[in-house]
Amino acid sequence: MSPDHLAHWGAYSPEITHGEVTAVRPAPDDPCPSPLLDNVVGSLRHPLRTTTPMVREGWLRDGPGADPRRGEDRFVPVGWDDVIPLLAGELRRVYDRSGPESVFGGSYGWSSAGRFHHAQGQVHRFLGALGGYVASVNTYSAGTAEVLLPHVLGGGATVLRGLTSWDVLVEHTTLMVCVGGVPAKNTAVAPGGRTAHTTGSALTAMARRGTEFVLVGPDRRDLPAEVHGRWLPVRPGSDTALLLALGHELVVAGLHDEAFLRTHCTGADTAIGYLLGRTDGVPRSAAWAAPICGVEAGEIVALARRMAERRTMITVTFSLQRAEFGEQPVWAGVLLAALLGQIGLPGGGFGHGYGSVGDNGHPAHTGPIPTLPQGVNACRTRIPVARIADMLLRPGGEYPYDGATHRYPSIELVYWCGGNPFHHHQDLGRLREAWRRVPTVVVHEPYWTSTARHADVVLPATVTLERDDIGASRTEPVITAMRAAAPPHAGARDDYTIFAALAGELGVAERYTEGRTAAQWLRHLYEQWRATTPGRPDFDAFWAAGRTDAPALVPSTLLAEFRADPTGRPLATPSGRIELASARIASFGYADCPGHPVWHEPTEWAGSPRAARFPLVLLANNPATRLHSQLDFGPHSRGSKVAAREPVRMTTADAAARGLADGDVVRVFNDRGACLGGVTLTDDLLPGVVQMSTGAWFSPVPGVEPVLCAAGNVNVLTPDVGSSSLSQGCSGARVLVEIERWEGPVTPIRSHEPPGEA
Ligand code: PGD
Repeated sequence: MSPDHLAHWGAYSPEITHGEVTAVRPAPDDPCPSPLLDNVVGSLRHPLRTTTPMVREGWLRDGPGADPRRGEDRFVPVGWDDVIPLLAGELRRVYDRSGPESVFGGSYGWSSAGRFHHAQGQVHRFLGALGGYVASVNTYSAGTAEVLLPHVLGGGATVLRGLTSWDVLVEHTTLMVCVGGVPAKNTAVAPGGRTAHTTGSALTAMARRGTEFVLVGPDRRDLPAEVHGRWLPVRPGSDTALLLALGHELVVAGLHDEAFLRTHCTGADTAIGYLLGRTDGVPRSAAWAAPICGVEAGEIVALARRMAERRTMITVTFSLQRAEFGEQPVWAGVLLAALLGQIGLPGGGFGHGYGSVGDNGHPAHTGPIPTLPQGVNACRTRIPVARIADMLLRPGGEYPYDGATHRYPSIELVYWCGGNPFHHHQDLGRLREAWRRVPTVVVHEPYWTSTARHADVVLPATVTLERDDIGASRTEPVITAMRAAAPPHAGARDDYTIFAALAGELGVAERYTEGRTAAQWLRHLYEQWRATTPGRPDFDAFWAAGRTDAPALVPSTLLAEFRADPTGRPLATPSGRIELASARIASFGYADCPGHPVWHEPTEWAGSPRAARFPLVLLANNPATRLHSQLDFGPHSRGSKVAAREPVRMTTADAAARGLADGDVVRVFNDRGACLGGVTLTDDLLPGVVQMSTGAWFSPVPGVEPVLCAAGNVNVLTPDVGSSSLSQGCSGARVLVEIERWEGPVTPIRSHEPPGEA
C-alpha cells in the first residue's frame, strides 16, 4: 500500500491510537527510510503542543513596545474570538502608522511538507494582501553560494540544483573528492519530502564499481564507511588552501587543461597568477598549504596527480560556505575542476552539495507542480536572510551586499510562521537582545519552541497530520494526497484558517482567500496543475487513489550542453563562460571577497589570536537525529542525548587533557555565551576539533549573562557576522570554544516544558 503522508524526512503511514501516533510505517519501497520518522511518535498530543492562543502578559498589559521581559514573561490564554480582533487592531495600527516597510515577514523556515499549507507561503500571501512586508532573500542553507555562483557559473539556483545525476556518477566517476564529505544524515532530508532515499545506494553502487573516494574534512563520519574512502583530515576552515594548492600542483606539473580554460573560462590568467604567486610572491604550493591544512605536502601533490588521471568529481558541501569567507571553498572548487578541464564531462567536474540535501543530484521536474501563489509584495525592501539581528539592532544602518549599499528598515512588527530563528540564527544572546527591541512579535507555531516563547502573540497551528494537503517536490516522481489522519489538537487551527479570519477582520478577505475554503484551494491548485499536465486523473480520482504521477523527471544537462557548445549555449554569467576571475566582483572592491578565489585566514581559526583563549574548533552542523530543531522532544532525538543535553563529540585525547570522560556534563563556552552538553568520545575527529549539532531547544538559564543554554544549543556560541560583504550569508558552521566540566547544579531544561501561564 502506498504511504499516505509526507514529511521532509520521508513518506510514511502513521498508526494512530486514541488520537496519538503510536507507530509509523515507512514507505514500503523506500530503500533507506529515515530514523527521523520515529520522532513523529507521540508528537500529536505532546505537552509541548500549543493549545490555545496566548498573549504575553507584559504586552497585553502595557501594549506594544521594546521589552526586556520578552522570552521570560508569562502568557495569558485568550480565546480565538478575542485574539483575532486584538491582533487585527495591532496590524492595522502598524500599517496605518508606519506602512509595509515596518513589518518584517521574511519568516524563514522549513515548516512542513505540503504545497498548500506551506506556512511561509501563507504568511507572505497574507502580508502581501495587507500591502506588503519586508522580505528576506537567500537561505541559511546555501546563502553564500546563492550569491556567488550566478557570477561564476550563472543562474545560482539552476547550477545549485542542477547537479549531474547520481546515475551518471555511478557509471562514469572514478574519483570523487568530497570536500566536507557526503554526510548520510543530510541525505535523509529534502524539502517537500522524498518517498525513496536513494543517495546512499548510489554511493555504494559507485564504490562497488570501483570509484575511489577521498574525504576532505575533520570528521570521518561525514562519508559513509561503506564506500571505504580515504580520509584526508584537514583542519576546519582550511579547505580553500588545500584546493588552491591542488590547483597549483596541476599548473606547475603542466597537467591543467589549457584548451578548456581558453574556450570555456574567463579569468584563468588572473586565477593562475594568484596560484603561482605572481603578484605577491607567495606560490600557493603544496608546501605552502601543508602547515595550514595539517596535511603533508606529498599527499597534496599525489592527490593532484590522481585527480588529473581519473574522471574526477569534486563536491564541496553547503556547510563549507556557511562560514566567514564562505565563497572561497566553492569558487576554489570550481577553479580546480576547470583546471582539470572536466566540467561538463559525464561524471566529472564540480558539484556543490552532493550530500547536503537528499534531493541534490537527482533528476527534477521541468514542468510545474501544484503551488500556492504567494501574491504580490508591494514593498521592495529585502534583507539577506541571516542579517535579521543586524536589521533589528541598526535600523537605518547601511550594509554592503552584492555590489550595492543597502539600508536596514525600522521594524515595528515581526510576523513569523513556520520557522524557528531561536534555533537557526547565530549568536542567540545577540538575537535575543535585538528581538526585545521590536514593539510586537507574532508567531504561529504547533509547539512551544523558543521562538514562540519569545513572541507577544502565539497562535497555535496544526501539524500536517491534522489537515488535508497535496505533497509534491521537485525531484519526486509522485504527487501525494496527504489526507488528515487526526483532528486538530485542542484549539489549534491551520495557518490558512487563522490568516483568513484576520484578513476578514482587516477587510482583505477576498484578496487573501479568493473566496475559497482550504478544501476548495486543494481542488483548485490540483485542477490548475492538471490543466498543464495532461493525462492525470481529476481531483476526486486523485484523492481517492492517494497519488498520481508527477511530471517527468529530467536529469540536468546544463553544463554538458555548455561544454559541447560554449558559444551557442553560454552560461548566464557576464562573459557567458565560467568566471575563474570575475571583473564584476572585483569592481565591488570587497577586501573580504576579491575578484578571484583567495585564501583568507578566518577569525574562528585554530591559528588565530582567539584560539589562545578558545583552543577547540567546534563544528556546529545539522543534526543526525532530527530535522533542524523539529521534534527535538521526539524519541529518536531524545535517545541521542547525553544526560539530557546535546552530545558533544570529542577525541579521547582532548577529553583526557581536560579530565573529562564519556557521559560527563560539560560547559562549552566562548565570549558570546555557553551551553551545557554531554561528552561522547570518538576517534572519528581530528584532535582539537569537537562537534555538536544544531537544534537543541534554546533553554537560557534566567539571569545568567552572557547567555547559558541548559539544553546545548550551539548557536549561543556561533558568530553572527555575514560570510562576506558580497553575500552576507550565515556563518555559523564553525566556532572556537573551550570545554570544561560543569561543576554547577544540574540545571533544568525549561524549553521542554510549556511556559508559565498568568
Ligand atoms: P526548523 O527547526 O525546521 O528550523 O532553520 P528552520 O527555522 O527552518 O523550524 C521550522 C519550524 O516550523 C518548527 O518550529 C516547526 O514546528 C514549525 N512548523 C512546522 N510546520 C508548521 C506549520 O504548518 N505551521 C507553522 N506555523 N509552523 C510549522 C533551519 C536552518 O538552520 C537551516 S535550513 C540551516 S541549513 C542552517 N544550518 C545551520 C548550521 O549548519 N549551523 C548553525 N550554527 N546554524 C544553522 N542554522 C540554520
